[in-house]
Amino acid sequence: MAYTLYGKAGFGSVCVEAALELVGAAYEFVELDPLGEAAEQRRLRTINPVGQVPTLILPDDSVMTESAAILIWLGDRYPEAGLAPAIDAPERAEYLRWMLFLSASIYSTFSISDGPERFHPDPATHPTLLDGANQRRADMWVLMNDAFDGAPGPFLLGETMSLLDVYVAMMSRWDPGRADFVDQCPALLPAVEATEADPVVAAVWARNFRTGG
Ligand SMILES: N[C@@H](CCC(=O)N[C@@H](CS)C(=O)NCC(=O)O)C(=O)O
Repeated sequence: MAYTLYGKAGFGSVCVEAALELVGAAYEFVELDPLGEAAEQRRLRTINPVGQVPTLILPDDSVMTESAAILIWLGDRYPEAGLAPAIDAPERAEYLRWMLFLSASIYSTFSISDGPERFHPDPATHPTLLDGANQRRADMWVLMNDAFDGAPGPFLLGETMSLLDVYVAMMSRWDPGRADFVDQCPALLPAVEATEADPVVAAVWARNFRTGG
């Protein structure tokens, strides 16, 4: 009963790799670069027609995509790991809200950076599109930061680390990079640092990111 995770170092598969490690599930990691050579992209599209990672094959051979959905599913599938608020826990609504916010409002801006030609065929428009995506991402980080300003911590939902912390910690490493995140998201930073101090997360991060962010 093992999972197969298609991903690439530093890409969106990092959070799923961390979740699988944290719940103690057996998995095989298969590296496929969604932005790599055409043959590699074609191979990924035969598994996930969108051509994106993370793509996770479940033990029953079904295909799961969408990072937030995968994390929520793994958190619920392995409740003993304590990585997701139970369905009737008071933190559940906040957990779902921000998991989906990260996916829909922050991760989605990278879809523009990863392929502006998908949004407008004229290359002359791409610098404007990229600027807009970067600005939108920065605005959304600030909005999320403000929502957690004054939260008791040490993790986003309180005393225990959840997959929401893992998801934020992964994205905090992406463009424009950790220095900007430290600057713009001081209310989120303690949870990110506490998450990255977890030995299981730290080992996954060491495989995926250069130290220091
Ligand atoms: N909504 C998807 C987005 C996944 C995504 O954009 N992954 C990036 C890598 S971090 C990718 O595969 N980009 C290639 C592409 O969009 O063609 C998710 O949350 O899993």
